[in-house]
Amino acid sequence: MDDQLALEALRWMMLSQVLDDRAIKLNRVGQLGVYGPVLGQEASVVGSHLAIDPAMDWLVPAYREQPAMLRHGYPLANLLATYIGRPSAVRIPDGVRMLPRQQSVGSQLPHAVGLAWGLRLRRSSAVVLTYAGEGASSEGDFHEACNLAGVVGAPLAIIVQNNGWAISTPSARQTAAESIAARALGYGLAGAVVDGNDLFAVYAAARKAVERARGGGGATLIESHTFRMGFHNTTDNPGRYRDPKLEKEAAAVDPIRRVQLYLASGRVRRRRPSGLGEGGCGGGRRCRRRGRFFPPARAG
Ligand SMILES: Cc1ncc(C[n+]2csc(CCOP(=O)(O)OP(=O)(O)O)c2C)c(N)n1
Ligand SMILES: [Mg+2]
Repeated sequence: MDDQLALEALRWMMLSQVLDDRAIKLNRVGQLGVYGPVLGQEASVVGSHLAIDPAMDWLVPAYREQPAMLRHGYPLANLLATYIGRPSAVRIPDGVRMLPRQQSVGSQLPHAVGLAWGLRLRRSSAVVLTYAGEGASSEGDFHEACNLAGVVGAPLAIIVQNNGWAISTPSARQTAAESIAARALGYGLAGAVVDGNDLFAVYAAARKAVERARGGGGATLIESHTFRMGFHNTTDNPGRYRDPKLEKEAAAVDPIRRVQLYLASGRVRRRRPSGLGEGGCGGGRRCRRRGRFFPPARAG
């Protein structure tokens, strides 16, 4: 990943944090329904999504991949409207190659495989990127999806975001195996475990998976080790089941801070990157008001 892409990634990651913050506040004043933050998982989501091209590839999200949905071209207004139960917002706009956010744990996975299989049958070079939590890996849908993906050689990358928790259930209770990615062998998939708080590592693993899928090599199961820094969603209180010490430890490897430190280390020349903040926006108040602070979404 070159520095310009790292900067773009950082902007998406920071946008994610701003969105989390605003959505939680709106929920607290009764203006938004239940919201599950991305907090702590920004590198895992953004790093993997940067590996696909929204103009041709498909995104099949779960419910904790907001920056991926936005980068894929799903309008912010639609995304927010889905949290207030506005059915019209759930309809994905034409040209945005994305399935709706899936709240039913693991049920997006068979859809993702079917979609990828269909693309392959049509001899398309598009690939599918899908996400699931480590909790979802204990669902039957996960097994069925991975098995079928192997059998049909689906052009697919499955990102299992192992964020340590499935609401109050720690990841140690999901499997007795050393890793979830180790299952790839049994399904005939490629498998990888990656530090999900390392933007560059996630991107490299996802790119490899996408290239493999595009080249006809089939699906990859990537286990991205990260940490859910916040609550499961706005109805949850992790203080009741999780030692705050764990949050402190995770804060030391905050994925956004890591990228900021890298970019501030002097490797990026002090010039405005091309293609970001269209029209010479430096991110000031006026630019933000005009909605030009963040990279433009790239719908197909
Ligand atoms: C089929 C199904 N079972 C149970 C639930 C309730 N539920 C919502 S989220 C969740 C935990 C999922 O954990 P994980 O897959 O690790 O994803 P994370 O929330 O950590 O991103 C559960 C049990 C649900 N939404 N759907
Ligand atoms: Mg989880």
